[in-house]
Amino acid sequence: VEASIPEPQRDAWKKFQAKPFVSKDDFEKEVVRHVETTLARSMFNCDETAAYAAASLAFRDRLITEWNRTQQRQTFADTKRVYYLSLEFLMGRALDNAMLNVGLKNIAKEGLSELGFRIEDIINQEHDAALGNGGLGRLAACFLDSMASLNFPAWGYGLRYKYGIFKQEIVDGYQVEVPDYWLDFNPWEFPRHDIVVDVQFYGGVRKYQDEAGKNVAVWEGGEIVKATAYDVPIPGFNTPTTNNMRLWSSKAASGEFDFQKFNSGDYESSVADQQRAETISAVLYPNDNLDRGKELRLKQQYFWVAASLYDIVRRFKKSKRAWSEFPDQIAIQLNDTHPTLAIVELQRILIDMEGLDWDEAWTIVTNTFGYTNHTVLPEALEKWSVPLFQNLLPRHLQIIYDINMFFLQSVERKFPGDRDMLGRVSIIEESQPKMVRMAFLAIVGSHKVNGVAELHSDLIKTTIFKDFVKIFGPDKFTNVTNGITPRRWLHQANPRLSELIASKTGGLGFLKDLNVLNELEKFADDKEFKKEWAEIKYANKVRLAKYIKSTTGVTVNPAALFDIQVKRIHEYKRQQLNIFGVIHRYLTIKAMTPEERKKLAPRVSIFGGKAAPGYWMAKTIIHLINNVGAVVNKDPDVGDLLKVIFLEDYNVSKAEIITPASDVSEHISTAGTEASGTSNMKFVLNGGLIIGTCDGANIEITREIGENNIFLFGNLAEDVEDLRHTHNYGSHTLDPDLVKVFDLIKSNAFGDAGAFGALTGSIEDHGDYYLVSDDFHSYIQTQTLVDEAYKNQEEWITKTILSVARMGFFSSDRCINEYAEMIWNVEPLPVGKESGLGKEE
Ligand code: CBF
Repeated sequence: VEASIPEPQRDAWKKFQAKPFVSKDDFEKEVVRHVETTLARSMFNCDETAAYAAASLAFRDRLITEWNRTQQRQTFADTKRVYYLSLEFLMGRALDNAMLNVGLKNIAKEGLSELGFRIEDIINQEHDAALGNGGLGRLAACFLDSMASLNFPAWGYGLRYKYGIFKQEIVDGYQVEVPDYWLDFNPWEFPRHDIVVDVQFYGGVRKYQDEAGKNVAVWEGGEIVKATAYDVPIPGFNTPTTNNMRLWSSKAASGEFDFQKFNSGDYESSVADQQRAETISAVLYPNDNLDRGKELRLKQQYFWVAASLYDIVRRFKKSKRAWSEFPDQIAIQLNDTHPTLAIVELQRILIDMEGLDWDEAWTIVTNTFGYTNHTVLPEALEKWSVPLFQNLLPRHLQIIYDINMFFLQSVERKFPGDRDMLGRVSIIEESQPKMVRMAFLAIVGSHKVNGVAELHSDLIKTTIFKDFVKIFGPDKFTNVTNGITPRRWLHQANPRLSELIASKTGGLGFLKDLNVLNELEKFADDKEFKKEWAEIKYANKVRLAKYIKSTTGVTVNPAALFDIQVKRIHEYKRQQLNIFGVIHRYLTIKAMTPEERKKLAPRVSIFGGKAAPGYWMAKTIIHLINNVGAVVNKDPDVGDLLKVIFLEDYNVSKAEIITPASDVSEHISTAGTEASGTSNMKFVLNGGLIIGTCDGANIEITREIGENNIFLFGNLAEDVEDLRHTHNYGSHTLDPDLVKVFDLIKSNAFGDAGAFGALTGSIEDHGDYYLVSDDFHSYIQTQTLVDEAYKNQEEWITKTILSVARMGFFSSDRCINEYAEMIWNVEPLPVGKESGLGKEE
């Protein structure tokens, strides 16, 4: 239906067009209006929650005005758009980010103060949008920020989970999961009840030949679930460009419950359809780097992909262009294999619904998609059982078989007679049951495949995807090293540091061109500058110390070295290596004379992160950390020399407090297992040093900042396989210091040793897959170097300044420009004149 206002009435519209506020008074007016009308409250019952709601609504109005203009501009320009498909968007809080990106935080601060509130308290009211597990989801959030900031016409597509990642509570040292119902009040989303897509599941396929002799396949029967769009505006920094993140929510097709069943007393089954449909978008799967192969997860994937593609194709069809132009207008990036079904769905739309030939359709499909691989861990590579697929998505399975057949025929032509090769690269694994290998499907259906750091991109080419390099040639595979948005991870998380940098580099330009940080090199030995730099770090540590006190009750000394490891708990990330190191330090302190103790730099070892609810070993590691803390923190021999803290419920907003407060942070994965890591970048950007292995982006960070400014240790990726082989088939003697640590654990020093038997046993008796013992000595030695280096504060500060100065490469803006050039072939859409937004601070 044409809903456009007729020409004669448009002047009235223009006259009364919504105008975003720009002054403090207008902002206050908006806040009061929202309190008194939208929220139906008054100055007599306006608490901080209401003030947060009203301030957010005021900013939301602003964003949506710019959002509308951006969408109109992009539609009129009719240039190529990017669609970023991600099952996870770990956005964190929106208000602070919106205020900073539109450059009106000072106005809001003053305005709120005049209305009786402190801006920090208001910001703290917001519930994190935690629609992700860890690095992959947070990367997607950084990319949205960069795409908007760089004026790329780009949308994110995801799922609107009712429950984000669970909240973690620590009870008696154990992780307990609590649901995170974050939608109670979410002012940042716009339900689009007019944008609803029918998504089909189950049913069967009828095939026949039409009058022209063409084979036709009709997918019929089964059930329909409705996908409703919810839009979230994504403001760029210092630009009016406001992009869109569209999240889909599921509902039963009928929309109503069965009255007959209800009346006859069968209450439960009267709402069963709704409940079953709503379950699809109900919960985020809480596994990071782990595939569980559950049917509901496959349902989520198809639901989201089908709705998104319907939307994308609908928009394209409005332009009335030829289908062959689809890839000139649209680039779709697959964030990991989760959206791989999009490849099959687009092929299905083109051949079954739009009547294109297979080859013509397949050319369009492969030119449209790009696939990012985020892991080489075998347990994380998605596979779906063929019978499950057959039942849920019968037509898609047929298409996958056809894709595979044509692909294998081409392989056969290239490598005649190489049957092993055919078996290795087949999209269908000939197991019992047969499995669909999603990564292979993603490679075959995309024109580019990228890894997320140099080492990782090399590894995928030489290990898991080695055959595909032979088949498609090396050019199909590329690297885009990850990055982070400096807006959130410096400007928002560390405002004082951002201000200091601005004062020395001529303003906030560095937030748009992070290479400007280079200018800080000349201050690396500047006494005054170093003093200010150190004061800021100290203030950030004081802030974290207060937070630790308020949440754990433990007092930590802000002058101690803060050593932080916050990330998902996983054996490959080796929090166990860290805690064993802490126990070793504890033993060392206990054995020291009082004189020796005086020479030791006090340390606070801080951990944080969630374990997947079914990942027992990871939960055991959390338990051990907490139990070690309980003993060490009250040992009078130790005092301030060592404190061990586990921060509950690590999330994005907590990361904003934790990251600026590190002296060192730990990125100590077994070499070759962490694809990139991104918190390593955040910590260095905030003036902390790293202790790390030669893994993921640590390697490039070292190259950029210089090896004098990082503490590297451990075996290299190229040696890992041989070491594992030796463990299993040769001799495996444990490091003697690690044996002492295990002896202490076994003496029940940290509670019943039986609770930790599986953990120590995995290293002693089960092959030490993650090389904890092999790297232990080097880790302990390197930690001693950290202690020594920290004593020389002058040099330490210089190292941190030089490191920050050299971090320009790790901006997610650089990544997005690389994706745009190498993969998407898309240009930014100039905004005319920069808006003047963001100029304030
Ligand atoms: O590329 C972003 C991040 O993705 C992961 O978190 C993932 O889920 N596969 C990797 O583990 C990280 O190394 C990587 O930085």
